[in-house]
Amino acid sequence: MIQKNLRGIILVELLFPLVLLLFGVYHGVLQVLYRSGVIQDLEFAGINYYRGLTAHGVINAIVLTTFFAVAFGNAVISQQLKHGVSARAALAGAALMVLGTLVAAGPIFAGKADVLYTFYAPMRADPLFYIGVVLLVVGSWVSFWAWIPGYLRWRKEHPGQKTPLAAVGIFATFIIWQICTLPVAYEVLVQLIPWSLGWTGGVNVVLSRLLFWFFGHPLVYFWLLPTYVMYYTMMPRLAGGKLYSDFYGRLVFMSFIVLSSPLGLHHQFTEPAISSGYKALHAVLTFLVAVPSLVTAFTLAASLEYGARQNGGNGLFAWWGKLPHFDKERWLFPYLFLGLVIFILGGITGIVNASYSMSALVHNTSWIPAHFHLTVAGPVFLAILGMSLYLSLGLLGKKCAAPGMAVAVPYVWTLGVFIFSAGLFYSGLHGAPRRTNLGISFLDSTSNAYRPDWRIGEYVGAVGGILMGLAVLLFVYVLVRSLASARSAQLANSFALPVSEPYHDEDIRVVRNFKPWVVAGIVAILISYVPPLVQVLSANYPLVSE
Ligand code: HAS
Repeated sequence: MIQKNLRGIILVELLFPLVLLLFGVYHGVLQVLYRSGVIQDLEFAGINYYRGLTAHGVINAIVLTTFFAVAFGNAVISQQLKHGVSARAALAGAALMVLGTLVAAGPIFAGKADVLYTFYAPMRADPLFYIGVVLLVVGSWVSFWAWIPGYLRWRKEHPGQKTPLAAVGIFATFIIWQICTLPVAYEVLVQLIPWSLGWTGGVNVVLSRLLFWFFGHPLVYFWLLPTYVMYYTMMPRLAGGKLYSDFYGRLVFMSFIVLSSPLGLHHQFTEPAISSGYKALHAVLTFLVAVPSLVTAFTLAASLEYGARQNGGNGLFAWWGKLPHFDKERWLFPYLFLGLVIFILGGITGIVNASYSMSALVHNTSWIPAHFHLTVAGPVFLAILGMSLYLSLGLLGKKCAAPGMAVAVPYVWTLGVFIFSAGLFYSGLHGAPRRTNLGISFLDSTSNAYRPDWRIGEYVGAVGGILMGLAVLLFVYVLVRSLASARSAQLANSFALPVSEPYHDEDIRVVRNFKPWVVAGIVAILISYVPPLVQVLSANYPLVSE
């Protein structure tokens, strides 16, 4: 059971970003309209293109994901480690995160922070934007620290017992987050805030990019791992079966602690100050970080097969039909399953991006948003939607008021995201840039820069984007109707997250202790990042003031 004194905090952490998501998604739909030329203007309804794009990225990729990871972490740790969360610290963490978000929102909507969600220099924001981001991140740290005493107590009280897998996954998520946010905290506190206050004459842009991308790739595993917790510890149960291997679940979470960070240079293959040897090392390490996800693909496929066969499935492939794809009682299942299906393409295109030479072709084209909408807007976003609905209704003791519609949402989203990404992959391969208001430039038929060959991809992208917007509206309908339904105290008190039993319950020492994995991760970071850092610092690039 989830602690009573945490329920209100978790609800705020789930519902506050979902309200903001409406703005985030609205600006996403506007993006496809600008890019396809349906809107041919610098701005729409008083908000310009880059302001909208910044709001879209910051709300969807930073605010929603961070709040959700903390809310879900609170729920999992509280349930699995027997009330292991300090409610006071959780409240302080939540308050800091809400305050940080509101502080950062001011300059974004006032047009003083058009810096996009990748907010490194030389683009400069109002200091309040950076201060808001710091508060948000510190709030998430405080929430994480609130779990540590409870975890240590649980271990003392349960000597020799394996820590529940879901708690292992949540700790792995936040260990990665703790490590990767330190350099970006340095960037924001030492470089960006003093510079934006006018206290320093300029900023070392290459260093700023290096520090940002040190954070930028592990960030994606911070997004992904809560979803993996649901895949490993809840989805097999929803499918009517068991997790095929407990060991592989633990191995995957521990491997991410080592492999998530030492590879951020794959975002900087064109960075002049860094030698190609280190870029090649980061490319190889990027291929390596795909391995835990490939292990996940096999472990989950085996778990799903076991569940489907328990439900009467048979044959080589026919058993897929026995999974609860359209089961209104188990409406959470398609949010998880369809995320997996989307991730097959997200993963393959990630491996393309990691290739040193292929990256030169796709870097900064619309291929990149196509890739990341199949990852963060695929498995991650669907899991966030599904679990936010599941948790908020469970904690309030309410039932889903429109289960048929709840099942439809992930299907509409999946269709939308596939169409959207197909269009953007196509135009990206033809050279169409990302982050560009194409309607007033390359898709303006009166312009000398007109590129008619980019139209089809952007039109297709617009159809997908509109479908994605529709899916979110349907989700909001389900959420609001369900929240307005009758409450049962008995349901709320008996609510618990689903937990899958393991099919193979191996007990292997090496995956029972975080320490060696954290040490290996730090060593890998030192090897892969110290020399590039020295190269950047000794390159003596002039400081940039504007
Ligand atoms: Fe990425 C750029 C490489 C994963 C997000 N990535 C981005 C950006 C974002 C992002 C946001 O190497 C853009 C940043 C920006 O604004 O500039 N990415 C990878 C690689 C992986 C990867 C190798 N990315 C992610 C995840 C993300 C994410 C996860 C968010 C959550 N990415 C890159 C690179 C760039 C990049 C370069 C920079 C490009 C450039 O030039 O700018 C890997 O982790 C992917 C491994 C995944 C797999 C898939 C496993 C499949 C599974 C599903 C199994 C299905 C089942 C169901 C069982 C190998 C687990 C079966 C059902 C049936 C019906 C068959």
